Amino acid sequence: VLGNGVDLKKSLAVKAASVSQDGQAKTLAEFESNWDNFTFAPIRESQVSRAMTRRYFQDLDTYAESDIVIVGAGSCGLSTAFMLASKRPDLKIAIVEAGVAPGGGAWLGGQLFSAMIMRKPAQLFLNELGVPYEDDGDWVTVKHAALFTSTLLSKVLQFPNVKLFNATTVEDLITRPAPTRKDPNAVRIAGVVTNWTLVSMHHDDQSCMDPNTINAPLVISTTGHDGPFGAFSVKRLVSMLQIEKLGGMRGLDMRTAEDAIVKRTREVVPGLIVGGMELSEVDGANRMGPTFGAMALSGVKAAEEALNVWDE
Ligand code: AHZ
Repeated sequence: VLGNGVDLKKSLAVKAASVSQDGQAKTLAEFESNWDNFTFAPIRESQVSRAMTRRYFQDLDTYAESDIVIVGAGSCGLSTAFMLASKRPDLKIAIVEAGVAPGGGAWLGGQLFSAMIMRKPAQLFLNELGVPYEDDGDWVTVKHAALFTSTLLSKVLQFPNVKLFNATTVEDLITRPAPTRKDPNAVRIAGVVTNWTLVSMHHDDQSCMDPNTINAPLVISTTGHDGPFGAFSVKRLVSMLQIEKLGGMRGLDMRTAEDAIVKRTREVVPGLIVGGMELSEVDGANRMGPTFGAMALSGVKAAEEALNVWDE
């Protein structure tokens, strides 16, 4: 019995009962030294299956008609989504990412190092995002690239008007005829053709695995430079004869590459804005290596370009 007349044993027993029977503990502190009677709230397996699948198929239904589709959830795609969703809560924004883990190349700074370098004025984007950094004069250092990427990702995912479809590959672009006097075969991009990535990876050895679609008047492609998946949309623009050929990404020159990527972020064909390193393949721009300011600011510009097109 405590000095104030409270029977400790009795009070703990009451606490244990109230915590464990209905799973309705109010704070985690209530469990301290009180785990013996611990139990979760009840569940049946089918309830979990239904809760997950219902939500996913509802999302597929809702976003089958999107306002904007962002292809690729790397540093540029996520920065674009952050700017668009913060400015325009009225727009339905779908992000399609081939990987299970969104973030692209932005989980590390460069090689396998942790710190992420951003040249000024890209710290302004970090300020808006609330990511801390050390000021090193002409550039800033985020102590771990994962701090940038996880913060950006968590902010983007919290917007109610954004849905991330990860483990989903954009396999093709939806087009509509938009002939011009110069080019009677010109098209505008009107959405994306998707498939679960594991399915996309098996088109060569399994038949009849047709894709799915998302209609959208505006697609923003940020699939990175050429590689196993990269530069997807612009390579497709060449094979569908909408641009003559790719310039091909040039060698590394940090001093020129970052300005070029930001400045060239634009609508490449009607309905398709290209940002980030995918753009280097279109124009033959240099790569910048492990500095990420251009990816963030290309995202800022891609969002601005998108809203200009949207409001036209
Ligand atoms: O999985 C890809 C990655 O997450 C995804 N992606 C590619 N093709 C796709 C497809 N459907 C869906 N067909 C697809 N998703 O796109 C994302 C691209 O992210 P990234 O980090 O590769 O590109 P980024 O342009 O956002 O950032 C580039 C970062 C680089 S590369 C570089 C250099 O090589 O010099 N320097 C920097 C800063």
